[in-house]
Amino acid sequence: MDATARIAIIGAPIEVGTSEPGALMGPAALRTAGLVRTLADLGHAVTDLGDVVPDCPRDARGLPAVAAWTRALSGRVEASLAAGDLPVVAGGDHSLSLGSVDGALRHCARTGRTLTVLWLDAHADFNTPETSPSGNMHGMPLAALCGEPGFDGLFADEADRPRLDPRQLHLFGLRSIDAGERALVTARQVAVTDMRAIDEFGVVAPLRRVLERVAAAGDHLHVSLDIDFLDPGIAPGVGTTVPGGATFREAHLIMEMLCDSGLVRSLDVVELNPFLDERGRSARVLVELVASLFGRRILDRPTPVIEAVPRD
Ligand code: NNH
Ligand code: MN
Ligand code: MN
Ligand code: MN
Repeated sequence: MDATARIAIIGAPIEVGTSEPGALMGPAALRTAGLVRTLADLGHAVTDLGDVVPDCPRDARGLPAVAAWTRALSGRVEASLAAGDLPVVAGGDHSLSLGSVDGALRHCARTGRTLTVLWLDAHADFNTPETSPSGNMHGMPLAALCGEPGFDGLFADEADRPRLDPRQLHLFGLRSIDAGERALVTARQVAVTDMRAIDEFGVVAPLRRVLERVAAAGDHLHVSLDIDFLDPGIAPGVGTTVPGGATFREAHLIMEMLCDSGLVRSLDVVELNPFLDERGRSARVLVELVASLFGRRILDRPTPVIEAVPRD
């Protein structure tokens, strides 16, 4: 991460993608927990662009509402990348990544780069309307971005839009996957570091391999941090708790490694549900992690290099 980045905070109070109300308060809780101030105190030039207002009725539901959010967010993210800013999209449920990743894809298409997406999440979010057991859009954004069928009308100019290459996607922290999406994730050759792999190898070796690949290819790295990647014991403010998540230390180390890599060009922080939180704990943990991603460190030295890491 540059010592001083230009960061644009974009609030996305969206909850139409989930059946659990409360995620629309996420951006406000992240601001209350000090998101903007913390990044500014680290020396970055931070602009809070406020909350995106989608072009649809306030009570709109379903695909039309998600489409309106997707288009509004995509435009916002693409514009801030074009202006040389690093967008941080504060959610809101994970359907917001339809917009943020679409915006990053369009920016990459214009600048001749390839997009790699690192998805830190308990879930694969690769369902289609056909495979989804819940019908909730927050479990489907990656399938839609990768061009799976069943999402007509979601993106602007669908026929020509740049798609996410599933082999440029890395799921990290996976521990809950539905039968239909498991088949799709395998068929599309999505890279996965599941919790079993993290238990066996830790986070360092698998993440270093992702970062080396991104650095060698010169890709734009988009990170999507779903709060349920974390163990619910440290981040209870979420609608879909799955036991056995990342510890604070693991998540913190990931953020430090991402920072040291200097490769992150856009970020989502999603699925915080302040209505289910305990005295702001989860919002605070997320702000701590974002601070580490943007350069807060204990000593003024990067993560030590360990040569003895397992290889394929
Ligand atoms: N896989 C489930 C579904 O599609 C749960 C998805 N929920 C999430 N994803 N929170 O991150 O409904
Ligand atoms: Mn998710
Ligand atoms: Mn999740
Ligand atoms: Mn590195």
